[in-house]
Amino acid sequence: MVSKTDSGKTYRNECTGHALETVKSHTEDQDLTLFGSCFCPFVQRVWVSFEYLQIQYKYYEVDPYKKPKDLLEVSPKGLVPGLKLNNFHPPRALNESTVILEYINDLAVTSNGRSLLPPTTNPYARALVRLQCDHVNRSLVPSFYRYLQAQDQDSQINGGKEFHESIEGLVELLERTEKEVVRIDGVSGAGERKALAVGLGLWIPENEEDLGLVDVMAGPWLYRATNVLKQYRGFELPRGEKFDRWTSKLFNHPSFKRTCNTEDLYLDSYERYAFNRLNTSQVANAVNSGRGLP
Ligand SMILES: N[C@@H](CCC(=O)N[C@@H](CS)C(=O)NCC(=O)O)C(=O)O
Repeated sequence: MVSKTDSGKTYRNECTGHALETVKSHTEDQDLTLFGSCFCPFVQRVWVSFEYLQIQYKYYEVDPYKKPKDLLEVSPKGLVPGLKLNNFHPPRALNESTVILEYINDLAVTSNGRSLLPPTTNPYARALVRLQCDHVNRSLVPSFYRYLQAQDQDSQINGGKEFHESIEGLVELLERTEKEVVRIDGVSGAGERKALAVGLGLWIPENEEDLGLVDVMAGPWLYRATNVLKQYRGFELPRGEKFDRWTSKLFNHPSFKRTCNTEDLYLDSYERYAFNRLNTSQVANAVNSGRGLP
C-alpha cells in the first residue's frame, strides 16, 4: 500500500542485513577507507565496486548531515562517499562517487586485472558505456528524486512518467551497445561474443556474473525503485523478459547483495524525501530549487 502520512521517521546510521555483515568484515585499517552512509546510493555504487574489484578497504560509517570534521577533510561539501588514501603522508583523499569509482577501477586494473570497463583496446565500447553512465547521472538519478519528492498528484504522475522514460532511455543505450559491440556482422561464435562483451555488464546475455560500470552506476537507484518508490509512489519497474533478467542478475549479484540493507532501512531513510520535508539534504534542496545535483 502507498504510504500517505508522514510518520516522522528519519534516516538510519547503522547498516542492517547483508550490508551489516560486510561492514563487520571491513573494520580493520587498510590503505583505503571508504566513508559511507548505510542508506546512500552514491556510496553503494562505490561499495559494490570495492567488493567486485576485490580491492581491500575499511568501511567507516559517518553521518553526512552532521558534517563531522573527518568527513569534511576527505569530502569538501561533506558528502558521502569519501575516500581516504592512508598510505600517503599526509593522507590524501578523493570524493565524488564517479571519480572514486574510476580511481578504484584503475587500481584494480593494475593490481589484479579486474575491471568494470571494456579494455582500452576497444575505445568505442568504453565510450558507449560512458554514454550510458552520463544518462544515469543526468537523467535517471535526478528524475528518481524529482518523482520521490513530488507532492501533488499531477507532479507525481509526471514524475513517474519521467522516471519511466529515463529507464527506457537507458535501455535504448544498452541495446545500442549490445548491437554495435557484440552482435556485429561476421561474429557468431560464443567465445568471440563473450570476449566482445567484456566490461559491458549484466545487460548482455553473455555476461552472467561480470558486472559493468553501468550496473554499479544505476543499480542503487533501480533497487530503491523496487522498495522506496514502490512504497511511497506505487511505482513498478517496467516489465519485459530482458529487463527482468538484467535487474534480477544485478540485484542478486553477490557483490551487490553484500551492500544491501534490509528494506525497512530504506523505507525509513527515504520518508523525509517522500514527504519533501524541509532541508532534507543537499540533493533534495537542489531538486526543489531546480538546480543540478551536488
Ligand atoms: N555527487 C555526489 C553526491 C553524493 C551525495 O549527495 N551524498 C548524500 C548522501 S546520499 C550526502 O552526503 N548528503 C549530505 C547532505 O545533503 O548534506 C557523489 O556522486 O558522490
